[in-house]
Order: sequence, then structure tokens, then C-alpha cells
Amino acid sequence: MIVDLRSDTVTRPTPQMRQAIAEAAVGDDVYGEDTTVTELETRVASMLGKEAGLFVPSGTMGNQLAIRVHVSPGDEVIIEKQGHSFLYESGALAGISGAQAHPVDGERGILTAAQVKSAIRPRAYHYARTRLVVLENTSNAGGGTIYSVERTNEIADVCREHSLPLHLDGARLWNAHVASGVSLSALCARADSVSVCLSKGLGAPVGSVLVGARAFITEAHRLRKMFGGGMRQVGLLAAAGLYALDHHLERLAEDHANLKRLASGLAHIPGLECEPSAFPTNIAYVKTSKISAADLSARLRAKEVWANPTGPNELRVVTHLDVNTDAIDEAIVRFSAAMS
Ligand code: TLP
Repeated sequence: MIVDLRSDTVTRPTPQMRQAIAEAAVGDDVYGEDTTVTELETRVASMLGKEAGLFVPSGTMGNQLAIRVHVSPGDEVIIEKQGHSFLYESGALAGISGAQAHPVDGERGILTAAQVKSAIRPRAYHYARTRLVVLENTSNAGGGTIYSVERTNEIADVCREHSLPLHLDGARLWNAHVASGVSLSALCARADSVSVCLSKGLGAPVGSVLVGARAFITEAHRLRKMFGGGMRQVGLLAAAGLYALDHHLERLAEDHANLKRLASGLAHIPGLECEPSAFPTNIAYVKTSKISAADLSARLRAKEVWANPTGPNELRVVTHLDVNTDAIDEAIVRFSAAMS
């Protein structure tokens, strides 16, 4: 049995999800005629308390469309230094929007309002114009850490004082919601735009939804076409997203419990460090002092446990729909064997 802990993106559609895909009503979404897509967009927008939604192929496109709507070339974007939209989206911030990042070192991926405030450039023509703040909830690089409503709102207050829009990369906002018990709409009430992914913990094969005010979505819709993201009978994929919202949202609690179980097991293995309480959702980072992360990853691979290095002495492990408790226990045994 392969235990794939590389990411929650690796899940495969369940037979029931495939059934929902097979039965989906479809139409040409470029003509606005795919009722399943429209249902998904409306549903996600309403869950997140926003006026409108737009189905996009990936989280990257959701984030980069939002950034492109919010900024102009030469503008600056305040973002955590390991924020996905800055670090892992192939330079799109510069390549697509002509913007530069102002990376800020958060605490486990989480920024404070004071940090955001002090990163805003003075209004002098030597400087780039600060035009956007991007937050990520949960923070991937922070270890699935959660922005509380209070923290988000404090940052939103700073944004409002400085007339800056706030974009939320909510690829795993679902996990933040399930782990904290706070409603999705409260978690993003003060964000001007939010991108949420269906293809991570929710287990759909493809897709994200970008939400915001109607005028914002109208412009994002125009740009989605420009990016080549106008899709046709894509209700097939939207149906998987709707199925995931109905059946896979609340079960994220299982992934969180499995992550704790895994982290606690790994913490007992000599040569590994992993503090379970530092990882509130489905992502953990494991420090390896005795051997390099690359060596450990290779040894694990030979034992059919897949986990990627994220630094010379650090591996990331992620729990998801396709890893049950037995697989977690098996992974712990194999980690232990790989270290001995
Ligand atoms: N994250 C992937 C990798 O790209 C690192 C993963 O395996 O975690 N926002 C966040 C916070 C993400 O973690 C990701 C994907 C995205 C956006 C981009 O989503 P996709 O892959 O759909 O473009």
C-alpha cells in the first residue's frame, strides 16, 4: 500500500463523485449556459457571503486573476514571505500583473496588522504604490495555520485606512472553518476577494472558485477569457465540486485528527522533530536532524511512503481523503524503519 503524504491535491474522485460527474447537466459556459457551473458559483459565493463567484481551473488562476484585477504594473503587493501567490505561482505576480511583492516574515505564515501597516510604502514617487494585501488561510508554508477572524479583521482595518483591497488565498479555507468552527463567511467577511480550491482537501479533481463583489467578478470573468480559462461543458467538473461540498467538507475533521495522530507518532521517532500542537489542520512539517530530508524522502519512497522535502532538513506531510487511520499508522511504522 502506497501512503501518499505529498499533498491533499493527490486525491482521486470517489465512485460516487464520478457518478455525480456522469449525471451532470452541462451547457456551453462561455455562453453562460452551463447550469451546473452557475449553481457552483452561486453556492460558493453564498457560502462565503459574497455577491458573485467564478469557476476557474486552478487556485493559481484564482489568485492571479484577483491580483490582476486589483493592481497595475509597478504596484506592490504585501504578502507573507512564503505566501503561495508569491513563492509558488511561477512568478505570475510579476509575469501577469507586472507587480512586485513586498514579502513580510510572518509567524508560521501569519502576519500581524502592525507588520502589514509598516510594510505600506510612503506616498513618495520613489516608491512603488502599495496596492494590495494578500493573506493565506490556512497558511500552507506555516503548517496549515489559521488566521483568526480577529486577526483578519485587524489587518482589514489597516487596509481600509489605506484604501487597500484585501485578497484572501483560501485554498484551504475549508480546513480553517472545520478546525476553528467559525463560519466560512465570518472568516472572509472583510476580504474583497477570496479564492477557494475544490481540488485540495475537498477531493475534487479540478477547480477553484473566485468570489467577490459583482463588479470585481465581471472584470475577473473578462480576464479569465484572456488567460484562456473560458471553458465549455465544464459542468462535469463543477458537479464534482458540488458533490465535494455536500459530502467532503465536514469530514476534513478526520484529516485533522489523522494529522495529529501522524505528528504525534513521528514525534516519538529518534532523529525526527514534529510538534503536533503546531499544526492545527492537515499539514505538518517534520524536521530531520540525523539525515538529510532528501535521504529520508528516498528511504521512505522505497517503503512506499511518499513525502516531499521542503528544505535540507525538513519534509512536508499532508493528510487527505485517500489516507485513512490505518494508512497513518502504517506510515509511522515505515518512518520509524526508515530512520533506524
Ligand atoms: N499548493 C500545492 C503546491 O503548489 C505547493 C500543494 O501541494 O500544497 N494556494 C495555496 C495555499 C496552495 O497551497 C496552492 C497549491 C495553491 C494556492 C494553488 O493551487 P493550484 O495547484 O490549484 O494552482
